[in-house]
Amino acid sequence: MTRHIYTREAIEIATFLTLSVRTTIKVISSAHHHMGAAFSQSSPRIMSPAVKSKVDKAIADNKIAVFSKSYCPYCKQAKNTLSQLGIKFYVLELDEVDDGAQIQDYLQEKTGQRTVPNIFINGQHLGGNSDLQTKKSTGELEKLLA
Ligand SMILES: N[C@@H](CCC(=O)N[C@@H](CS)C(=O)NCC(=O)O)C(=O)O
Repeated sequence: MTRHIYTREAIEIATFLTLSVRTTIKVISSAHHHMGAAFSQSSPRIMSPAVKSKVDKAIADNKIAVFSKSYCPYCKQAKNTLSQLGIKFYVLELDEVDDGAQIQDYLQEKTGQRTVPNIFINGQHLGGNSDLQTKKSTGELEKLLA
């Protein structure tokens, strides 16, 4: 009889331990899964300080800076519009440089805009081509460049 109770208790303890271990494994693997998702979304690559300073310098040193892609029709229209104004402007074609993808990541971090063209005037973020065209038609662009 006494032996029987011990056996039952031993089984209960063993069952409890097995379930605890299983739950712990589930919790750990679920946390790991979530952590992986969080990391891959928030930091796809480590931002290089050289990329940041290159972009910030281009924006600071030029009255107009355009981050572009050579094949992009919106970029072509933006560059044509700016050319017609007769002002020299800085252009960087992100598809033609090795660090183009990193520059695009940094521009997104800096401005919330991932698309090109990404245009800056007087060190201020202006937006994309549609923003440029709107500002041109309202006369705001002329004022910014005066
Ligand atoms: N509404 C935007 C459209 C710009 C746009 O869609 N650009 C495309 C390239 S043609 C882009 O940036 N796609 C994402 C990418 O190249 O990573 C504008 O007027 O600037």
